Amino acid sequence: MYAQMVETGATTVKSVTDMDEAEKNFQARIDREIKIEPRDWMPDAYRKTLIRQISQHAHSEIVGQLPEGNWVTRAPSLQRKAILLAKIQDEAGHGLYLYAAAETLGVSRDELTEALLDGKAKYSSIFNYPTLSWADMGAIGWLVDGAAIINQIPLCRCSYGPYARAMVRVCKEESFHQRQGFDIMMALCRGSAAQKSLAQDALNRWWWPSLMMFGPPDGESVNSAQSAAWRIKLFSNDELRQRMVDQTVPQAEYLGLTIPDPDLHFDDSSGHYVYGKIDWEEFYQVLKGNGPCNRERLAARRTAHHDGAWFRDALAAHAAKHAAQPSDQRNAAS
Ligand code: FAQ
Repeated sequence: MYAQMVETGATTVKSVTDMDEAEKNFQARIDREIKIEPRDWMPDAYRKTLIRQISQHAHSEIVGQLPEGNWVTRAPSLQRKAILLAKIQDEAGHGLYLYAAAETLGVSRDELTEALLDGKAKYSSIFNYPTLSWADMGAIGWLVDGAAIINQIPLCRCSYGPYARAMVRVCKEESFHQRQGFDIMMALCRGSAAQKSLAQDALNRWWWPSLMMFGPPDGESVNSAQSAAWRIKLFSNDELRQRMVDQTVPQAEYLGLTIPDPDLHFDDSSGHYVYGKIDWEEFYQVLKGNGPCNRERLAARRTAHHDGAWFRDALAAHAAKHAAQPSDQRNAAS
């Protein structure tokens, strides 16, 4: 089973008749759109679902730095390099806000990191694909950050206060990321034939994995029903995926690029683009650890964690030394 490596007990929706008094009051608060805060009572499964989702989200931001990090030293100009570096640093910041939001639920950052490094916690499937050319920096910003915004704007209104508030700033930064990606694509598409073909090749490789980012089809999304009842999810996986297609196809047309989907067409009656079949077997293989870069990504995170041990130890020793000092000495030293 590809899902539920982190057991939350939230794959079936509890009916009101099965709820005790505390659960009924909790659900009534959610239904009135009152935010849940860390010290409020909450069902254990709500807490675990949030820890699962927020930590997966945090891990995605951290692992998500790796594909773009691959191009920092090969950016085509000083300006492009500075922009890419700033974007990657933003992703690190998002990871930190998200780990902090997860910590408000009573889990430690060390536990979350361990779950990632042990392969128990997931991160987004998209970051298991390789970045083969500079155009991939454009495609990631345009499509991957574009998908992230579509998914995360509704999260600004989700029921858990710390997660919703963290998302506000994250979304503002993701908007800059999306625009810088589109800007790279525009430059390539206005350039030579060779540059434009790099952009087309990047779109060909990132299009389908970007659509997979929204998760399995609604019928196979085990967590959706309960997460929707708890207002963690305000839209379904398929609804957000459709929004991505509707938003992106005209952008591709503007760039003069072709979406790699022969079945793609606009449907007048629904007012939406109809897209072809997604290869869900590929998605499930990536989730099982068999994507093109799964092993490489986890190995890079494990190495980074190992290499950073001396620094964490030094910080802990420094903090312990200061905590042991009487407060007047501490003030004099600082
Ligand atoms: N990859 O029942 P559902 C970014 C798993 S941030 C891997 O539908 P749910 C910024 C899912 O966990 C990108 N696993 O699950 C950036 C579950 O397994 P579990 C990350 C996936 O949670 C840009 C199982 O499949 N964003 O890109 C994926 O209700 C550029 C069944 O699925 C977030 O995390 C997937 N794509 O809905 C950074 C946003 N999809 O846990 C650097 C917050 C599903 O039961 C560079 N997360 N699975 O073992 C969410 O909105 C939700 O968690 C969904 C999945 C919509 C992703």
